[in-house]
Amino acid sequence: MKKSTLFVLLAVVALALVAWVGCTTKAAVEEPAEEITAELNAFSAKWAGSAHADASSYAFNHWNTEDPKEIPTYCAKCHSTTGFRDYLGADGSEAGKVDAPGKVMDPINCAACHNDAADKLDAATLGNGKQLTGLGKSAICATCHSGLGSSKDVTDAVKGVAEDDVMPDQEMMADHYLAAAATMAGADGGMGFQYPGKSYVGTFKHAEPVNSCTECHDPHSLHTQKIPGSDANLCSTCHSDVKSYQDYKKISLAKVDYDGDGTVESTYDEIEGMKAILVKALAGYSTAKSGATFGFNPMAYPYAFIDTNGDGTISEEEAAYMNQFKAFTPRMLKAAYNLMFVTKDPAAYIHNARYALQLMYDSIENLSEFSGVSTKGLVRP
Ligand code: HEC
Ligand code: HEC
Ligand code: HEC
Ligand code: HEC
Ligand code: HEC
Ligand SMILES: [Ca+2]
Ligand SMILES: [Ca+2]
Ligand SMILES: [Ca+2]
Repeated sequence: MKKSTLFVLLAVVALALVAWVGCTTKAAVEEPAEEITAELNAFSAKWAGSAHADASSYAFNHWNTEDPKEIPTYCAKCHSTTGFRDYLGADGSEAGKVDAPGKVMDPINCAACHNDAADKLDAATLGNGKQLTGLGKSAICATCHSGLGSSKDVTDAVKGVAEDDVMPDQEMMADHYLAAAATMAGADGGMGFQYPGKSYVGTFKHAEPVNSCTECHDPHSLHTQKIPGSDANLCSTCHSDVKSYQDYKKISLAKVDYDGDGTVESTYDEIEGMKAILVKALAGYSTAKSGATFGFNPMAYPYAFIDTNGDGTISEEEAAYMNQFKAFTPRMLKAAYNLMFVTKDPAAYIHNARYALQLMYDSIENLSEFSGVSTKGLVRP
């Protein structure tokens, strides 16, 4: 049993004993309990303020109106502690699969990550079935932040359809949300839609010690780690322009004008620039081939809408479910999948900037024959 599991178990036992007034002598439990309780309180406080602890989040309440009120087995792994423990086999059920529906309002608590099965975990499976190995403690994170569905589903959906034929009622496809492990793995995971004949970067080898989820993220607060023994942000060791989280988007190391707007901006801004060009390319292509103009609003489900007035933006009125864009051709479905892939990991610019840029560049290039948007001036990393 690992130290982490031991701590949690010891604390639970110790606290239970303390509460069990009269049946034990104070001296037997008080000393270890105090020490451990102090440490545990610190971890618990950090966790309590995190998104994982937020029982009111939509991610843990999406199924509340279902009858029965539970999370289907297919979704439970990442949206409940019961489902995650079931997946790990920590509840005594078969490991590697969810056997029972999960509970709603059951956020990611201590028992999800601290059990023997979680301690032993070293690999995670991505949404396309590919396994990432040798992940250490970050395997826990990668198991949920791995995507649901993949570009393989796109390939299957377009089988037998000519590249520029409209697929009736076809909705945009994506790999779900916050799939940071899929971004980080790049071509080693293959979760983006990778165009044949092109080569893609693999796992982002950043620098020591910022190569894994838990090296950068405090596993409890989820915020960026501090420099050990100091209160300074870990990133500031190497990126002198970073003082706090507001500054990540200013980091600029590559010094390349990827989006071809004539200025070398931060990695974040270059990616945002490339994204805007991809949206424009999809709009241009769809106007030529689909009979409707594609528009994108990353804040409003289902994100793809018809830009009815063709002004290049999706207004609140246009972002209506009934106005969903459903005139995808295979060529468009692939490019739109990549747009979603880089958008739904808002930290793609940190997790694997080059992979994100390559996918977008190739998507723009593939649409260019009909979109009126060329890759002239753009740089493929
Ligand atoms: C591989 C892990 C995984 C699986 C399986 C999974 N999800 Fe998610 N889901 C996530 C993560 C991570 C988020 C990010 C949470 C957020 O942004 O609120 C998320 C977010 C969501 C959200 C919130 C989106 C938002 O805009 O806030 C919904 C709704 C959702 N998932 C539905 C589902 C449904 C339905 C299923 C089953 C068909 C499912 N999920 C299966 C990992 C998963
Ligand atoms: C999302 C997963 C996750 C959740 C939820 C979580 N932990 Fe942790 N915890 C970790 C990981 C990973 C580590 C190891 C950190 C390291 O050593 O880099 C850790 C370390 C610890 C440690 C230190 C033990 C050691 O090995 O150094 C304690 C104590 C602890 N957690 C308690 C808790 C408590 C109490 C809760 C609930 C309030 C909690 N954790 C919730 C993932 C989690
Ligand atoms: C059992 C599934 C699960 C595991 C394990 C898990 N996460 Fe999450 N994570 C989620 C879900 C679901 C959300 C969205 C929660 C919400 O919307 O409140 C999320 C949110 C996040 C966020 C976004 C925080 C924010 O403020 O928006 C970060 C960062 C994160 N997780 C990192 C990690 C790290 C690092 C680990 C490993 C130590 C980890 N996660 C393990 C499911 C998981
Ligand atoms: C180089 C350090 C680093 C590594 C490695 C890293 N992250 Fe991140 N991640 C960050 C930073 C910094 C942010 C916040 C970015 C921001 O606020 O714009 C972030 C954001 C996130 C988010 C939230 C995105 C959002 O804005 O809602 C999730 C979820 C996440 N990371 C999960 C992971 C997981 C899982 C891994 C491992 C597969 C991982 N990260 C690896 C630094 C890292
Ligand atoms: C130990 C030094 C070190 C630390 C700590 C570090 N980085 Fe980096 N970072 C680098 C190096 C070196 C590169 C260039 C890597 C490359 O291009 O292959 C880089 C590149 C980047 C890039 C640009 C990627 C690109 O290809 O343009 C971003 C964004 C970034 N780091 C964010 C962060 C964040 C956020 C943190 C803190 C969580 C962080 N870094 C911590 C050394 C570090
Ligand atoms: Ca199981
Ligand atoms: Ca630029
Ligand atoms: Ca409009």
